[in-house]
Amino acid sequence: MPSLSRRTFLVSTTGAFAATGVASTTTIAFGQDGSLPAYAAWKDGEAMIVHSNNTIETRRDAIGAPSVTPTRELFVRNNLPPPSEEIVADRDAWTVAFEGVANPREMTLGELRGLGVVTVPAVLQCSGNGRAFFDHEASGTQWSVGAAGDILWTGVPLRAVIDAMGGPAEGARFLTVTGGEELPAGIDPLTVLVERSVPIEAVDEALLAYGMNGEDLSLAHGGPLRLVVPGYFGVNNVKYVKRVALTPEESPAAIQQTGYRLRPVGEKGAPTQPSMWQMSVKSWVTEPLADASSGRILIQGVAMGGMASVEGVEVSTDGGETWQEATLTGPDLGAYAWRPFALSAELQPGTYLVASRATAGGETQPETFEPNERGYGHNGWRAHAVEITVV
Ligand SMILES: Nc1nc2c(c(=O)[nH]1)N[C@H]1C(S)=C(S)[C@@H](COP(=O)(O)O)O[C@H]1N2
Ligand SMILES: [Mo]
Repeated sequence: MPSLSRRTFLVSTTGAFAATGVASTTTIAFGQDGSLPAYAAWKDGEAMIVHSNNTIETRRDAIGAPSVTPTRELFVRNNLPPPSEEIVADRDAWTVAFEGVANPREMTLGELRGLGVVTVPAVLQCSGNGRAFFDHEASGTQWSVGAAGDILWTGVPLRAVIDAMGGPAEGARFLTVTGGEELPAGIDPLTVLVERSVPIEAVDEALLAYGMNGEDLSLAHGGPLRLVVPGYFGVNNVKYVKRVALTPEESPAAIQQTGYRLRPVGEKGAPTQPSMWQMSVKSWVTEPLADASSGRILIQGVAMGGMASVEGVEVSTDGGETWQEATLTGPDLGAYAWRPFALSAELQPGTYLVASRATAGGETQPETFEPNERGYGHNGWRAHAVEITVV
C-alpha cells in the first residue's frame, strides 16, 4: 500500500501541485472501490483499470489489435477534475479566444465549424505510459501500456483558423493553448493551470477537435473542444480549450516550465530540459499475455511510429535472442496512427518471453530506456515483453 504522501503524488502531475498538498483536498475523490467516476461512467468497466477518479487505464488484455480504439475503452487522464457536464449542453456556444494573430478575436465553436473540417487518425498517449516498467519507482500513476489509444479525430484544421485571422503575429514561436477547468482557489493559478506550448510548426498538423471516432467529443475527453497535435504526447492535446495563442515564449505555467521535462533521476524539472513533445517509435504485445495451449498461437499487438509511419514490427519468443518479421494487419492510417501486427508461431509447452520491436522513420525501438525522474517516454522493448506459459 502506498503511503499517504505517495498517494498525493499519484493524483497530481507537477511537483508544485503535490508540494502544496492541495492535491489531497481537491482530487481526493478517488474511485476507491475501483469503480468509474460519474463523468466516465459510460466507459466499459471491464476494460478499464481505475487508478483514481482522474486516471483510468485500458487493461492490456482488453486492447486486442484494433486499428482504432473504441471510445468506451480509451484511457482518461485529468490533471484537474473535469469541468461540469453543462459545458457540453450547448456545444456551439462554447467560446475560444484567439491571440497572437494579426486580428485577434473570440470565436464560438459554431463559427469555427464553418472554417473547415478534417479527420485525422492519431495516437493519444500519456507521457507516463510505461512508467510502471521503470525500476526506480517514479512517482505518478503506474501506467503499464494502457495510457494510449488510436483515435479518429474530427475537427477544424488550426491552420485555417489562424489564416482566417490574418496569420501569426510577429515574433510568434510557440502555439500555447489553455484548458478551461475551474482552478482551485487559494493557490497560485500557474501551479495548476493546464496550459501547454508546442513549437509553432505544429500548427500545420494540429486541429481543434470536436469529434472522436465519429461522435461528439465527450466531456471526459475534452468536449466540446480540444487541441490535437498529431504525433505529440498526450499532455499537449489540451482539453476544454478556452484560449489559443501564438506566443514568443513558452507558457509560464508549471506544467510547461518544470512539468513534463525529461531529466535524470533525482533532478528537479527545469525549462532547459527536453519537453515531452514528439513521441517515439513503440510497440507492445497485447495477446497472449498469460497461458496458452501448445500448437499454433497468434501473437498480436500494436505499433506506433510517433511522427512516422510504422515500417515493420519484429516479434521474439525467446526474449530477444531471435526475431521474426510480423505482419501489419490493419490498414495504413498514416504517420500518426498505430498499426496492429500479428505473428503466428508454433509453440511447444514451456515458458516464453514474448517481445515486439517496431521500426519507423528509420528508428528501431531500443532494448532499454534510460530511467528519468518522472518515468516518461519508456519505449524499451525488453521491459514491455511478456512471459507466457504454454501448456
Ligand atoms: N485541459 C486539460 N487538458 C489535458 C489534460 C488536463 O488535465 N486538462 N491532461 C492532459 C494529459 S496529461 C493527457 S495524457 C491527455 C489525456 O487525454 P484523455 O483524457 O482524453 O485520454 O489530455 C491532456 N490534456
Ligand atoms: Mo498525460
